[in-house]
Amino acid sequence: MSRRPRVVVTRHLPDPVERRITDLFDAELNRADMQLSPVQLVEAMRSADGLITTVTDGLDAAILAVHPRRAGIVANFGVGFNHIDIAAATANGIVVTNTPGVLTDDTADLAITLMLMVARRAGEGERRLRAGAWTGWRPTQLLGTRMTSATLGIVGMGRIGQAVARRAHQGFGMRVIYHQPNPVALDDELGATACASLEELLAQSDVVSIHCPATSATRHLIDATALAHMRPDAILVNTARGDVVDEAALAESLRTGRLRGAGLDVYEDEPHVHPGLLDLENVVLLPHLGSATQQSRVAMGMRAIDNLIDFFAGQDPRDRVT
Ligand code: 8YV
Repeated sequence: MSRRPRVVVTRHLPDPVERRITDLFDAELNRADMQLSPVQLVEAMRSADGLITTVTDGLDAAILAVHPRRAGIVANFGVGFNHIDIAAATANGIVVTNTPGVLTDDTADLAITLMLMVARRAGEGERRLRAGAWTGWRPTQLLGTRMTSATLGIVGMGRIGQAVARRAHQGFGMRVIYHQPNPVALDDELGATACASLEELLAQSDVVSIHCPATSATRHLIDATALAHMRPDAILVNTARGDVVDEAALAESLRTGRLRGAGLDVYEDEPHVHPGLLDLENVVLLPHLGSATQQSRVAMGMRAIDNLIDFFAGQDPRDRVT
């Protein structure tokens, strides 16, 4: 196209990303960073050639089926795309892309952060200190659990699962087991062994870390039954998507001491967190920070732009998911 493509960017993105967007496109930025309403998303589909969206934009079938429509591409800023109705996008001939690879290490780092925070009771300790309730060192104060040589069970051995395995095995000498429906070729250096079933993984793990995508098949994969398979002294970590874990069942397991602890970065109904989790000491709750480094967020934005460039040049975008 000879004129500059019109692109709506649904959230405020890091400055280098917004600069490149305005250099390349006739861009509508969102410097106020207010989440767009469904009506505003429909308007964007009608008025722009492409959108850069994020996890906070629920693109359902009604929005994607709007007619007449101008947008041919939704370039998602993020690797997960469960907030986009992919079947509806495909049915309406809308190309959807994501940003794989560029946020792997930072998300893996956050999973390890949560694992250590729960195992070493770091959140609990910080809360106690800030509340002025720390009366001084004691030999039995806030005793946690050693992670060195513990068993880590990874549910979903994709890029991020493998990056977590590498850190756990090489950094902490952990035994790594995993459950992954489709076979994956893994480096020997990960020292990871496949489990035949999820139940086997849950029963053997000191820490279970979730790294599978949110799909209809993985919704509430970790429900009350799955939680009952976990060891009572085990820890659950979720940096993938909230939908994979039944939050109410998890809150109950943590409240009754059926499960030792959990570290969560994602929730079923963000930004709402199940009230049963909020006053528990044995859960660490972070506000969806997995890829929240300057480096990842700039790389994610650049990757979304690259996908738009491919599309507007008439090429198949490099990270096409539909
Ligand atoms: C992002 C994520 O923060 O990439 C993903 O799937 O969950 C996070 O890294 C979020 O999706 C941004 O839209």
